[in-house]
Amino acid sequence: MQIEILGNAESVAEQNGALVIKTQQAEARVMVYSPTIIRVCISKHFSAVDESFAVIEKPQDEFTWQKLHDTIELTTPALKLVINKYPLRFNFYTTDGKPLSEDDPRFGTNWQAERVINYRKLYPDEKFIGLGEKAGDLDRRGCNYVNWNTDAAMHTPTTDPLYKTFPFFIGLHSGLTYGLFFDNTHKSYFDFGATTDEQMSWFGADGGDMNYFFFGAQGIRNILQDYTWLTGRMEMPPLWSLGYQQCRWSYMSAEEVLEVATKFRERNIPADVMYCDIDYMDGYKIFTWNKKTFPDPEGMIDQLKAMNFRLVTIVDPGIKIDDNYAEYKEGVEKHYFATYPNGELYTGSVWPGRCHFPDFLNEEVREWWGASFKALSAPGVEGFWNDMNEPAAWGQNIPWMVKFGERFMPEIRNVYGMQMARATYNGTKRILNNKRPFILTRAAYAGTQRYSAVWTGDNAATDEHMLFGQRLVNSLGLTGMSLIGVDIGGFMGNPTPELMVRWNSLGVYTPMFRNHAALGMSMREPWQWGEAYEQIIKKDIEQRYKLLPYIYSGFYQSTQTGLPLSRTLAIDYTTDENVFDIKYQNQFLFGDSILVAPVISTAETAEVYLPAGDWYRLNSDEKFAGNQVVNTPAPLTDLPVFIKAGAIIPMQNIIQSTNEPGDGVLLINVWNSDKPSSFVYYEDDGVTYNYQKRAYHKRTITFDPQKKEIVFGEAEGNYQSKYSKIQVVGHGFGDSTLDKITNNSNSSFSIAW
Ligand code: MIG
Repeated sequence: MQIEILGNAESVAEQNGALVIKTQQAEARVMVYSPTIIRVCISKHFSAVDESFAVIEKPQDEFTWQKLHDTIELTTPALKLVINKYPLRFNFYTTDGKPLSEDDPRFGTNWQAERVINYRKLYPDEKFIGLGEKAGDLDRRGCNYVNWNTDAAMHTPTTDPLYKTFPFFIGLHSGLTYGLFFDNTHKSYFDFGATTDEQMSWFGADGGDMNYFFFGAQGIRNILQDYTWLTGRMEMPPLWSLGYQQCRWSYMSAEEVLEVATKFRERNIPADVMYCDIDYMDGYKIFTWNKKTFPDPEGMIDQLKAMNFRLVTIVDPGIKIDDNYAEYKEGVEKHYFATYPNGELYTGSVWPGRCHFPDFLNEEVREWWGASFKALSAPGVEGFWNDMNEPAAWGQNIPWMVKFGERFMPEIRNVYGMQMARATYNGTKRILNNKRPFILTRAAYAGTQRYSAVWTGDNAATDEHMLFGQRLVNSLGLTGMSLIGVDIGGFMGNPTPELMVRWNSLGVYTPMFRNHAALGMSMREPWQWGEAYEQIIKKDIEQRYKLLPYIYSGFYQSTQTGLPLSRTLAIDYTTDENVFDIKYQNQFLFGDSILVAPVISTAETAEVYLPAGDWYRLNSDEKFAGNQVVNTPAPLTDLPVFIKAGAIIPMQNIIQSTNEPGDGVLLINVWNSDKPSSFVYYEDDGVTYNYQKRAYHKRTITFDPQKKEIVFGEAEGNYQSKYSKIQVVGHGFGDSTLDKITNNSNSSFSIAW
């Protein structure tokens, strides 16, 4: 196999807003999307259409460029790209000339047959974070990864690849930050200095173009903002999806679903969501119900609704080959399924038996798929869980020659699940008629945040998996995803009661709080662990419900800035080496000001690293100075959770479901500090899209320690808050206790102490 090098620049010209540089073998196009976002696309044969599944923006900003002797310099207000002509190399600098990231001068971009690779300089102190759902540590330096969406059943904390593809990472060195998104759907590879003797970092793919976006903003928050500007942000999720979710493979009948839901209410354990896994269907045929075990779906869902529960049902992509099945017949007639090159339909086996696979890359197929959800939405389902969409075929390989429209399996595999989620989202959004659907997908590609929540697949009931799951959540948060869950309790295997309790207490601070287990595993509901443990789990779930006003405002932030709800400490404490220490790397901030330290179930104390600033232990209000490791009690009743000084955390009194009106009191908890701080409070009806027409209630709440005041700014939007009273509760105010209740008002007001 020959190595094909990029060669020397032979011509340069500005064409349609792009800088086009030609070499003998290839062409490079440089496009500026914003002052901090530059795209480089290098190809041997550009196709006529420039399309991306991830990117929703177009190049727009102006740039200047000049031809120098050996280089071309392209400048934006924030970045300088120095393009070496002999040979062609791309090097990114700050405007004052500090290197952010450069091609490896020896190799740059080259090809081996269809494989395209970009080799980059590795800086001595360079760290790498990101890539989403990937094994290993927070700092990925020294590791290499493959993106190839896989049904990774029985995976371990070192398995690669897993279910999803997010070819986006952030590099940190010399006190600088940059991001790089390799928008290529083929099987791709990332090597962060894992190459012998750490001579370089590199990334590449089995096919397609060397098509990457370079992000040069300083600060991880700014890079995330830019990345999610480019690839989109999530919408406000339905509020009910943020409550406690009870799942299982499977609750086998309508009776069982109702029985479990009833138990939550009898025991006063808050919950919002019940799930039906694959056994609700008739022979695993998608969009059908089992007539024996679920004879009256609408009746069942009505009863769930009467108890303030919502229902989520699973769908898999495989459509059963069965002449008495409408979706099969229609799909065949209209050529909606993937084929072999000779036109024969591709067949693979999954739950229903022999199946065909919808071509979700085709818009007409997506429309058809989306409209089929009427069979589920008509009786009242509002949440749609997309499983097996890597796609999985019982662990078997899907031949490379299988075609989806004009494209073959190797090019589409990594986006198949995302396109299924897109079809599901668009279809159900239309059917639900202004109500927000909840979509949950296992496979994903960059940009999936626009359509769906994700969970991390089939984990196991061990402490190790619990900690690994948290790292996955933290890492997925660096890719625009915010509504992320793990199977609380572990999918495979049976947790000890202690692990179950501990994992639930972490679930309180997991963006999506869903308890799930595999077929044949022990039952997982909160009452399965004995009275004492049930009470701890109940208290934890209650804590989740108290925090919902804060959590909802946190998701509002995700919709505006792309900042995730669960944040690795690397986001805000980027230059603090301790946050990358494997002892502390699982810690995270949940929203702006809650620091959570996951602890295994067999430990009763924990070493927690508190970064710069002052912190309070949540359950005692004991104060700690930051920049130190504290050895702290961690009994099963009290996960180490610390609150940042100056935190403003809106809470509510306990409700049993987000569908309950509650007592109308919004508790504004404030932790004392000598510095001022603020919080953006956001509320809307939680279920419709009216918020997109200003039906929200949003205000900034400010804490002013000098004036000794909490100021509630004027409320924006046309939605009347469901909280008629505001109670301000101070923590750490010493003798001058702060606990005042007042009427809520849309105009500005303040509370002094
Ligand atoms: O072959 O639907 O990850 O959450 O319970 C297993 C049954 C298929 C895998 C999912 C899991 C789900 C299970 N599914």
